[in-house]
Amino acid sequence: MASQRRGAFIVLEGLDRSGKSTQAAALVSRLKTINGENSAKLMKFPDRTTTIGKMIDAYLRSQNELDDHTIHLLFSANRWELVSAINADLAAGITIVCDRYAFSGCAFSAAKGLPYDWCIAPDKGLPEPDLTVFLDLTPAVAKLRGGYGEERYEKEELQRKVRVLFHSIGKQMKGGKWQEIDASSSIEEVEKAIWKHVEPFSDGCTSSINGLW
Ligand code: T5A
Ligand code: NA
Repeated sequence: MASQRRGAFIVLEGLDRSGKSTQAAALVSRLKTINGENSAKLMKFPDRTTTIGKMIDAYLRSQNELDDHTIHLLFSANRWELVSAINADLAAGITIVCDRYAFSGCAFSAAKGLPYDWCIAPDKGLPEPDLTVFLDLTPAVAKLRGGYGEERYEKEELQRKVRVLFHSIGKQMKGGKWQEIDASSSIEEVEKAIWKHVEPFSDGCTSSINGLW
């Protein structure tokens, strides 16, 4: 009997403007072309459509002020409110491509000065991605891209700290589950580099999902 396959849980991470949304959309359509319309789904964090997501959106657009701890917990709660949907999709054989996840949560809040151990605690136990591809870009290059500087965290000095934190998070991820690629080349080149890592997961996984971290 063939073993039960589930969908793969793939995350794209990176600094602001590194091309995550562009690449996540391209990846989902590539997977759908290979495996069919219902085989893959795009997710994004923050999901600004939920009640918690609307508070996060207002904060990012500087329309409200929140204590650093409070906004950190809201970002985490925004992930927890979608866990049952993630698990149901994966079990149904749907591969999820997720634009940012808990790694952003930890990197941004720690860059603002919150203790690292405190930052990772609320996300403990979330579904662990099978693969996270980190789109690496210097903040100086990111700054030259469209729309930069409109939201709260799009400041070069903070982004430099975030990048250092992402690199150190990546070093702690074992078993090839974290892959870094150079996101400064053309959209097509970045797409190719991402696919190299995603292709082995393109027909799903058989292992069970672990919890972070
Ligand atoms: N955050 C997030 C936290 O603090 N804690 C958390 O837990 C989470 C989940 C919003 C902020 O929230 C923080 C991190 C963020 O500061 P967001 O909603 O993901 O997060 O932010 P967005 O503004 O939607 O997305 P980004 O700014 O991160 O942009 P992307 O998705 O990386 O980039 P994309 O694809 O939109 O492209 C940006 C521009 O660059 C061009 C595109 O055409 C576009 O104009 N571009 C390229 N140009 C040249 N070469 C390439 N290879 C290019 N690829 C794309
Ligand atoms: Na985006």
